[in-house]
Amino acid sequence: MQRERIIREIRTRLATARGVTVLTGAGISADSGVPTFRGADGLWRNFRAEDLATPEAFARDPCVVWEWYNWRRELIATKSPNPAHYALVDLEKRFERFWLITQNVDGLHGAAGSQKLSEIHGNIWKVRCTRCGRVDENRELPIAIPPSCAACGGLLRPHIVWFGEALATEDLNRSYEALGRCEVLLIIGTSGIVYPAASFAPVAKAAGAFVVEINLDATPNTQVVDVSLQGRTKDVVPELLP
Ligand code: BJW
Ligand code: ZN
Repeated sequence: MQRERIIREIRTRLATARGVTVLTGAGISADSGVPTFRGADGLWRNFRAEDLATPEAFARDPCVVWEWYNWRRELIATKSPNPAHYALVDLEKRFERFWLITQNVDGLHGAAGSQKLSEIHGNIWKVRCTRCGRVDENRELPIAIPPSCAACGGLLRPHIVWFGEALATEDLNRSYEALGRCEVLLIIGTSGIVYPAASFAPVAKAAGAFVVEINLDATPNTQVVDVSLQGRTKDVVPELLP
């Protein structure tokens, strides 16, 4: 289908939908200058995931892991939401049922004003105590290493879901409910490689949703979705909302 026809089709679907769900990944924040994970300039080109983003890595050397998070927090602190983040805030207001599922930990959807939001991989601006489980917002730059819990003195860790860790049950339940009840699912800027989010497209499709992918490149989701739009999120997402 021609690009103009695809955009018309998506606009028509959005105009008649009562429920819309959106899944975002690092590509939406790439247009704000936040590095993605995979690809030519991705974080995993210079850092090994298993050395930094696993519970085993943190158990081995929490200070090394915290230094990496301090570097990322300092970088993300200089970034702001872009037109794609703001377009999703606008979208949230238009539908009876709307849910935004993001894999991003940068907090930019919240900063833009999104409220109906699950941050399924956590948030880089939150810390969790490894002893008592308390979760707090923490925006210190840099965070004192190793950071300790104000309540019990235990070691704090980033409130982020690392490889091999389970996602929060509440986030998963809300996500599956939103995927099962939407007429349109937009999948924006994710490589579609990391589970369970990698399985969200087929879940929504099986429940009857019209599934749209927006990405610079083809991904494993491209085979599953109804239509695929190649381009930068900051240009394409606002285009869908006349
Ligand atoms: C643009 C653009 C622009 C760029 N415009 N587009 C089933 C099968 C196989 C493996 C597994 C499985 N189930 C679980 C696993 C293991 C694992 C997994 O999926 N591994 C795969 C790599 C194979 N999953 C897990 O471990 C998950 N846990 C789990 O399933 O637990 C089960 C369990 C149950 C009970 C008990 C215990 C366990 C947890 C996954 C957590 C992922 N965490 C990370 C890390 C964080 C570190 C941090 O951020 O601090 O989250 S990994 C990393 O990848 C990060 C991201 O959220 C995630 C997804 O990446 P994303 O967003 O897709 O980014 P990229 O870089 O990959 O892609 C960017 C895309 O944007 C590209 O396509 C570009 O083209 C595009 N793009 N610029 C438009 N301007
Ligand atoms: Zn504690």
